[in-house]
Amino acid sequence: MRAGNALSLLALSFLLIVPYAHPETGEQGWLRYAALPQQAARQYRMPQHIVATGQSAVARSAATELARGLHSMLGENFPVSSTLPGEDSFVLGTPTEIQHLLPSWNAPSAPAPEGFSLATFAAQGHHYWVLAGGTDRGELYGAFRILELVAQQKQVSPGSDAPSSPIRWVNQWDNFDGSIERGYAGRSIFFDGGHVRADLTRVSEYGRLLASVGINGATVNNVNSDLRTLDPQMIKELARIADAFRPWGVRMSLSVDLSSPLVVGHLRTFDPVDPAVATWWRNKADEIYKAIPDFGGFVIKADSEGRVGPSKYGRTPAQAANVVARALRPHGGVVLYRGFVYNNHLDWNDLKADRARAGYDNFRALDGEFDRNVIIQIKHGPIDFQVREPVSPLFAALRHTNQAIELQITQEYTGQQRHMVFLVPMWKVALDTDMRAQNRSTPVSEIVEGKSFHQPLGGFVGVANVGLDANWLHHPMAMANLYGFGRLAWNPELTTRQIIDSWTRLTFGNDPKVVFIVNGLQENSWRVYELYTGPLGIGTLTNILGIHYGPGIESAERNGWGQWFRADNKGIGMDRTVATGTGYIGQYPPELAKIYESLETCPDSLLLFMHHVPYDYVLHDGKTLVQYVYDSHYEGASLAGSYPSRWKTLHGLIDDQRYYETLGMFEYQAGHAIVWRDAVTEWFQRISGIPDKLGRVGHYPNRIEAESMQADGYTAVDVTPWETASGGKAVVCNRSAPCTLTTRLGRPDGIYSISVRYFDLRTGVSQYDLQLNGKSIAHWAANAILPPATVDPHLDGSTSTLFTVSDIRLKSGDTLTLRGTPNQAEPAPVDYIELDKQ
Ligand code: GCW
Repeated sequence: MRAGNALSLLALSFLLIVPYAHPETGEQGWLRYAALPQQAARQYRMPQHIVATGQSAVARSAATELARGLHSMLGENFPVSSTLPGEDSFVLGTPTEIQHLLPSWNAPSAPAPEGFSLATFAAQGHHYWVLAGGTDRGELYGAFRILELVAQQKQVSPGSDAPSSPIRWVNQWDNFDGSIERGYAGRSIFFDGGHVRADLTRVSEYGRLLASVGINGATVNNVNSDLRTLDPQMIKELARIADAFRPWGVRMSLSVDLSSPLVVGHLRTFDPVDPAVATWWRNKADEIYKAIPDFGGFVIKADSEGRVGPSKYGRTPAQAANVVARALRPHGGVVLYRGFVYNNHLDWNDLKADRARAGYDNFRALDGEFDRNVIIQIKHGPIDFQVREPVSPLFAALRHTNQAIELQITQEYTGQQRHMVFLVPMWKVALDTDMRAQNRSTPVSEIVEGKSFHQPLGGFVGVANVGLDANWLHHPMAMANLYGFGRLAWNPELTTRQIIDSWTRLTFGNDPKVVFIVNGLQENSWRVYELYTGPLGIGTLTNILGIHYGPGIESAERNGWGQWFRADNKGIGMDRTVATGTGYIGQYPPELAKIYESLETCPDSLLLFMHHVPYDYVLHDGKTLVQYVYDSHYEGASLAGSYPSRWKTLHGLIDDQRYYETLGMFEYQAGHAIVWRDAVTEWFQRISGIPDKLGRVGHYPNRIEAESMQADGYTAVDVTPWETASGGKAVVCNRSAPCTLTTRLGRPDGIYSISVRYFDLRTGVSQYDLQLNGKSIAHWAANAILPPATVDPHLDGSTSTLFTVSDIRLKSGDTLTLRGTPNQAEPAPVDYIELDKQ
């Protein structure tokens, strides 16, 4: 095959569908390299030889990955060599390496350090596609870019590209025992039983996925760092992880505890200004770099949520960060010091107390005091990854300090990878927020890129928490968040549509119907989740004292955690105004502060974050606040309820394994959205005393409460909090023999779907049997792996689950029986049965 003069490989849309014969686990993520339909493959008239001029492991990865991907998608073989083969070739290398082989080639312009350029070039009768990287990493990113275009059947054209900023890292909150804090996809790929795993195959596969979207760093242990992290023996073990990442240009870094000089080094103190402490950090850095020459640096969480910090000695975060940074500096390492410093013992009775103020209050005065290789890592919002928050005012307050934005890929407050929530639209809102610092355009993206205030370092950190689940993040749709994070870190100007469209094509193929449906589902999924969880900037409304998953509304109030919304029977919302509230709004630059301070201009989406208002307060769209809460929750639950049927239109167009896995997730989400809807709307109705104008809230004519059915063995119990069970009650079977609930139906004859709401605990696997007139019509086991990574023994909004059977013909006078067989400590709990006419 000869290359053409130009790289015009037009093959934009082929309607030929490759049948999905093979089940897929999702382990390849977006790097499936599915074979292109022949007609599409033929459009790519590419050289069939790859020359790798560089010798580093990363340069070799670039060449072998290009060969692997092109072979898999186009069917031809692409041999790799280090010398020119005397035929048309790809030539990969840095400009100097390439010129060595092709002296007559002139680099178009020097690529940025991690950037690349692709150009065609003819010499001695051969055509070359020259992929030049500023470094070997740049080459690797260029190779992945070519493959991504081919996989989407898009044109590969000459051009160049470079990443937005130098810091493009993931953080993993993995513990040495193999658990992952806020991880929802199985155990750690790095650690087990207090050690680095023997088999690190998944680590190198992870490195490949990260590199494919331009991520160049990974912090592998929890920010709540194990005190053994810097033990000499542990460093040796950790070096193996760095080795596994190295061929993919991913530099390993570590979370460290500031008390390490004392705990690991046995010094008397960890006071950052003590010279012995400085020496200890220097020696430790030297030791690490001997074992890990490309070590990235340290992430530090201090003086927050029980971690010790410089406050113990009356020192500042700048003093703490700098002593560590000076140890790393000779080796090229950096310190990411987290801006997530707050007091979790705030006084609820103090109306001026406000957790949201903490970032600014703790760091603003230190601007300019941090060393050049320190970066302040700031969560995108001032609280903690809620479904909706304004951006942290700290971004605009630091003008002489490097900054990175911390985004949470793992869905801690957004459905824990049991709900589909594509987070890129949320991140875009944060990145696109123009903070108007110095009364000029300063969008958050440009601040963290270092452009707005001319800072040398900065960028993006994503808390990923992938696990050993074959598909990395448990929900097949959740991988779009890891992919999207990388793409945004590379270029925050990409649109949500561009990102999701590429991800869908790479993940599920180019069939227009698949692309249309998946894009549509993902693009709106954050909005849908927000609609049925926490409205108007109030916070997610999950149980913040538990696992942060199901509803648990008042858990946010009357404690020291400061996620308050200060509801009483008159009104709701945190007054953060300068005029009458906590003054938080005054932390924003004046133009933005003015918008938030006034009820007229404050966007409704942030209303309850910024203001305290009565329940009948009228929103911009003319609805009262409380009616908006009712309507939005019914709308959100109904949209989530449409996911299964929309997904079903793709049957046969996606391999069965991922099809059924995703369908199961959507069915679960549809049921769980109803728990959310009912909990939030009932709670608002009770506290406000204002009924739903449409009469839906608290009235469920199709529902039969379990506690009202005729019971044999079952007993009624109160559920806490009350809003997470229908009528506040459930029934449990506290004996080893099965229990039954029976009712005589008086419904009009017809075809019905029957839903049973029960609680699925991790403590056992109860069995349920639904019988109509004594004959079994459905049988299932309560065996879901719901998010509680630790056993949650509660009947509540996190364990509440819905089972539905459709197409059942019912007649008036029929007898419906539910038989529950308890197992271990799970008492076959039931909340209600609902009959919906189809
Ligand atoms: O939101 C909180 C999480 C903690 C986490 C902390 C942090 C790792 O619930 O699990 O600790 O944020 O970001 O440090």
